[in-house]
This record gives sequence, C-alpha cells and structure tokens, in this order.
Amino acid sequence: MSTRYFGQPIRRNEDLRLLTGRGVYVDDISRPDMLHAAVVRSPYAHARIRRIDVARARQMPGVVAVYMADDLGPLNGPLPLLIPHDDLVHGRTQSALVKDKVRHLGEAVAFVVAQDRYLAEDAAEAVEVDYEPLPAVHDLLQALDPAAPRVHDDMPDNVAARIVRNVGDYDAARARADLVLTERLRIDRGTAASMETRGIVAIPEGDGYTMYVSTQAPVALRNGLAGWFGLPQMKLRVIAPDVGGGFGPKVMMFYPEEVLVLFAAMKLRRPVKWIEDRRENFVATTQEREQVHEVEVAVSRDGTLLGLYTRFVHDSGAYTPYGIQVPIITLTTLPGPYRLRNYRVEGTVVYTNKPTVTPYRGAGRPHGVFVMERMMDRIAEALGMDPLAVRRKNFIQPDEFPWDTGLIYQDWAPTRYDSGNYPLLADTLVRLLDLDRVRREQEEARRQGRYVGVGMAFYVEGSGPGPYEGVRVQVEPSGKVLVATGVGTQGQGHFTSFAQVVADQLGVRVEDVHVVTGDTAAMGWGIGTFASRAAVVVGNAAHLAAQAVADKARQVAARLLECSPDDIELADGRARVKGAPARSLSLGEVAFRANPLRGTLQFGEPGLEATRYFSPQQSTFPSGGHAAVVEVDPETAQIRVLRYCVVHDCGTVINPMIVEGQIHGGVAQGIGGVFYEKLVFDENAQLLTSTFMDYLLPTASEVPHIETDHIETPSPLNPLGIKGAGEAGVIPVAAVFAQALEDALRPFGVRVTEMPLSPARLWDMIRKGGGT
Ligand code: MCN
Repeated sequence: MSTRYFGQPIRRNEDLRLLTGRGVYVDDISRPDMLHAAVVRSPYAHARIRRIDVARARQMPGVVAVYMADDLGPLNGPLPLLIPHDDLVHGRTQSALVKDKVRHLGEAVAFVVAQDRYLAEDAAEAVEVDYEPLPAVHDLLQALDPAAPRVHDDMPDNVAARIVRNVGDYDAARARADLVLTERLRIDRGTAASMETRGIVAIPEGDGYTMYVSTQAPVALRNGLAGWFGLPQMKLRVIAPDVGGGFGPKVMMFYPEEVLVLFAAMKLRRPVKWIEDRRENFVATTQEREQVHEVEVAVSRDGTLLGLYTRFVHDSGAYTPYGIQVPIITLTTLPGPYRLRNYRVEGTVVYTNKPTVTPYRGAGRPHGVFVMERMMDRIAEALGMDPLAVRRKNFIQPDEFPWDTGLIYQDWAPTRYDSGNYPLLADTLVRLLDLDRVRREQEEARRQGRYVGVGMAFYVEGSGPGPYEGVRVQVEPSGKVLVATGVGTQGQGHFTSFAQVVADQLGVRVEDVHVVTGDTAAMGWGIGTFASRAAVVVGNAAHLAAQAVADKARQVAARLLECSPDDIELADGRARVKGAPARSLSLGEVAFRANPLRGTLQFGEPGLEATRYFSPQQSTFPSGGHAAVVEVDPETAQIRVLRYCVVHDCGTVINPMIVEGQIHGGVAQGIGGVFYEKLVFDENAQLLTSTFMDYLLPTASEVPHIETDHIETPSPLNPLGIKGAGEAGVIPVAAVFAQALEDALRPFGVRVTEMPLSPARLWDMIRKGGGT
C-alpha cells in the first residue's frame, strides 16, 4: 500500500458510527444529578418590561432556581461585539436576560432550572411578566422611515451602519455607457434549521467546569466564556461532541443561554442541561439573508460591463454581535468572476425588531451573486445577446491572476483572487449540461406547448480565511495516529479528510488515523469551522505537522537501522530502508523507541509528535458555475427541475466524494431558499412561520439529482493548493433558478426579482404577467 490518499474519494470514517446510532450529541450527555433548564421568552417583538414576578414559579415542586437579569449581576452586561468594524458606528449586543426592553420575539427574560425539563417548562409558564407592548419595526425599509419606532432608544434612528465603497469611477463609466439598466432585487430571511438545535450542558468538575455545547467554535467559546466569568481558561473545558449541523449560526460565540447554563451550574454546583426546542430555534438562534438592492449597470453596446452601482439595505435584526460581516461580504462578493472596474456601493444596515442576523451558509454571498447574475441577464436581454455570451465577454481571464477587485473587507483582508479559470468553468459546464442538446429539446418542448427554461450562474467566493489553526499529530506505540485540532465538526467529513492528509505523509492506512475535533483539552488553540476554512487552514496545518512527525520518524528510524534519514521511506505503516525492505520497523515501534528512556536515543522531545500552525496571508477564492433546466406548468405553476449541474473549482481536492456531498447539501439548502424557506413576520414582527408546517424545508423528493464536475486551479497561497468548498453549493442557486424560470416563462413576461419565490407568487405572475 503506497497509494496517495489525497484526491481519493475515500468513504467517510465517521459514517458507520453516525449511521448506526453511535453518535454522541449534547442531549446524549447525562449525569445522575443533572438539572434541566427552560427559558422564559418574550411573546412580543418589542415591549417594555414593567415587572417580572417569579414567586409562584419558584415555589413549584421540583424547581431549583429561577433567575432574572439582576441575579446575574455584572455577568448580565451586553455580550461582546465579536467582529467590530470601523463602519459600524452603532454596534449593539444583547444581554443574557432582558431587564427593561425586549427587542425581538423570543428574547430571554428569565431562566428556570428544575429537576426535569417538564417541571422547568411548567415553571417557565408560571413566571408572570408584565409587558407594555410597543409598536415594532417589522421590515427593513420601514426601519428607515423617520417615523418608525426606534429599536434602540439611545440611537437617533435605526441605522447601525452606512457603508460606502468606491472602486474606479462609476459616474465616468456611466457617462460613456451606451446603455444603463436598473433593477430592484430582494432576498428574504431564512434560517439554517440545522437538524440538531442548539444544546448546552455545564458540569462542575473539581474546581473547574466542563461544557458540552453544540457549537462550531469550541475554543473561541471557551476563551470567551472564561473571560466573561473571570475563570482561568484551564478551568473551563468545552467539548463540541457530534454536532447535527451548524451552517453558521452555531459559530456565534456566545449566546445568552451559554452564559445562563454555566451561571446556573456554578451557582447550584450541579450539572445543568438546556436543549433548544424547534420553536425556540426559530426565534432565539440567529438568521440571515434579508436584503434589498437597487442596482444600476452601465454597459457598452457589445455587452461589456463598464460599471455597477448598488444601493442596498441590510436587516441586521435587533443586534449586531457579528458586526456588519454579512453586508460587507455581499459587497465584496458582488463583482464575481467579472472585470468590474467601476463599482460604487452604498449600504445601509438597519436594526429591526426581528431575531439577530449572523452568517448562515453562504453568508451574504448568495445576495451578491443574485444581484450580479440578475444584471448579467438583464444586459443579455436588453442587447439581445445570449446570457452566457455576456458572461464570457466579461470574465476575468486566466492570465490576469492575481486579480484585485479593489475591495477590502478590512485592512488585513483584501479581495484579491488568487487563481481561477472562469472560461474553462463555463466550457466544462456547457459540456456537462450538453447545452446545444438542451436548447434543441427546449425548442421542441415549446412546440409541444411545454415551458422549459435553462438558467446558469457563476460566482467567486472568499474562503479559508485566517488567522490560523493548529494541528497536533501524534503516533502512538500501537501505530495508531492521533490528530487533534481546535475546530469543531458538524458533518463536513473532517475525520476523514484530515486523516487522508496525515496518512499520506506518514505512510499509514487512513483507518489508522484518528481525528479529534472540538475538545479544548485536546487542542487549546483554534478559531472554528466557518467561512469554508477548515480544509485550507486545518488541512495545511495537518500537512505541516505530519511532515514534521515524518521527518522525526525518519531520523529516529535511521539511527535504529543505521542508515541516513534520506534512505528511510515511510510506507505500509513502517519505516524501511529504501531498496532493503527487510530492514524495517513499524511506525509504532519507532514511536516507542523515540524516547530517551528506551536507551537507544537521546532526543530532547520524546515520541513522534508535533504541533504546527498554518496562518494564511489572505482568503483563497474558489469559483463555480451552476446550471438548471426546469419545466413549469403554467396552469398550476408547478415546477419540475429536470437537470441540475455544478462545475466547481476548489483548488486541489482532498476528497472529491466529500466535496460533492458538500455541494449536494448546499444546493439543497439553496433550493429551500428559492422555493420554500421564508420567515414571514407580521406588522408586529411576530413570526408567522415558526413550525416546519409553515416554514418548508425541501425534502429528498424536492431535491433533484445533482450532476457535478470539477476543475482544479490550485491556490498559490497554501502548500496543498486547497480552496474551500463548504458553501459552494448554496451560493448561486437563486440566480440560476431566476434565469431558468424567466427563460421558461418568457411568453408570459415573467420577471423574477425576489427570492424565495412561492408557487402562489409565480402563479400570480403567470396570470398577470410581469415581475415579482
Ligand atoms: N474539502 C476537500 N477539498 C477541498 C476543500 C474541501 O476535500 N479543496 C473537504 C474538507 O476537507 C472538508 C469539507 O470538504 O471535509 C468542507 O471543507 P471546507 O470547505 O474547508 O469547509 P469547512 O470544513 O470549514 O466547513 C464549513 C462549511 C460552512 S462555512 C458551512 S456553513 C457548512 C459547511 O461547511 N455547514 C455544514 N458544510 C456543512 N456540512 C454539514 N454536514 N453540516 C454543516 O453544518
């Protein structure tokens, strides 16, 4: 066995355990003396609290404690603003428990701890809160009305931030344009709806605490909570066990409940568990997507994009714990694979009385791509050009990398594309789709009175940002290899892909590499799993650490086998002399002997172990193209997805099967965002879609077979050439279907300008003609 694992579609190590019910999630953690918590949540989106009476709840049998804001003392201060930004003039964060004024539905006002969950829920209902309901800001445009209620009383209006960026000279581009086109586009709010909701267990142990949390960022959470509670970091261990989906909102470090559960465990000196229920998940876990854009493009007659100007409003909900990350990502994503040299953006970030917004898979990117790709379609339409021809005309060419868009996230984060080949992406997509045949079939269908349409969209996304991740690789005397990293895992296949990277360096079987993620005791440094960064940052750290271990193994083995380290090869789990395979030692034996105690060697550090960090200078920029073929029945507006094709470039690929799985999951979420998933709030900012009966998730029967192909333009920014893949599936889906539906329904003049698009809305448009 000396096959390279890198690039192979190895089956996921973790799946047998997970599929046979041996996964361990937070709710599986149990202790004999464990207490259970429930949160008293506001039924109003905007209200002043006159009085809270917990007397009756406290007296109920089995109730151990009921906490209100004042019980937490200084721990109830506003929680940290995690990602400050110079443009965020009015950052606001919530406290663990509301004292005076509720700012969104479901905000926590009291915390009940009881012998079991039933008693805790009953007691939570017995807490009496006297609310004075206030008119609510329920819509992002309403938030801008000078007469609108104010979400934060200490602010002059509801504007958290104004973001202005200028690249080149848009006005000059406009002046010389043959054509100026405008459009108004809207993307609505959705929720990640991970299968496992949030959950927390805090256990007092000795003079410290262990917490099990369904989080994407265990080390950051440990550091944040330790700082908040004034605990030495060594006295708080955070473990993210198996996590049933995160998709962004579980990166939040930290949520009110994390403070409350740890606080209760400290006070009561007993383990405390809180598991979020689905209704809570709809209001107390962060959400994303809501944005309205007015766009103008300046174009020359041959289809060259001369400039783009967009004014947009972003709804951040009631607080900005993540700063203005989502709208900034939108504006840096918007240029996409195109040569956009004149670009002006004016973004306004507003507060509303709706749950807080933080990144959800794609994080601002689907919005940016929707805007740019819709405008590409408008250009094609106005000039009577083929939509793909317009895109090809404006693609950045392979010899133009690195390509600087002129945009920066912050000083340290330029949007400089590292590598790519967008024309090849398009060619590969056309081939995969067999576009000529699809067009012929489309014409044939139209002759038969059927409405078939084709949509295509392209994107470039920033992925794999720093600042760093670390990996510890350790070979045991048993020959098994332990790989520990500080990131958490929510289903991305890290147990397998990191094992592949390490196995290659050490010449061992991938099954013999055991990856540990998400335990601060195993690796105390780390940032987290988000921004499609783990493959780039952890993958390369794993590569460097495994290389260091391999070097040491060669040195130790060379001494034992009396040859030069250069003559040692690591393969089949052994260190052997090249050309003399009989002279060899198992890697486990080398690890055992690499110890001054064992007599033969005098190495300073015992064992075969190394920790290495990787700190990328900047993000890498994967890209992709998606295409869909749809058929719409104009009588019922029923949509059938006939084909869905994805061509993706995430640099070198560690495991193509995992990457395809990631893409499939992302496309499924994208389809949800196009046809089904919409959080609807009424004028009181009450959520009307707070169950899966109203907030529809696509199921297996709504997700088509997805055909994928890859191209590889390695990133020059990291040793393995990797770019991220975790969000690729979701990013262009809205743009793809918008074009496909317009194409299918061209005879009806349907214009898609908002997402999601319900069948009822589409039916209406088919009846009346015109736009969303
Ligand atoms: N990979 C690879 N080769 C590459 C790039 C990636 O083999 N060139 C593999 C990686 O090794 C890893 C997987 O693909 O096993 C995803 O890697 P990466 O793109 O680095 O993304 P992360 O691991 O950082 O995961 C985060 C990303 C994000 S941001 C969201 S949101 C998301 C996603 O991953 N949430 C998920 N995928 C998810 N998948 C599941 N099942 N659950 C979630 O919550």
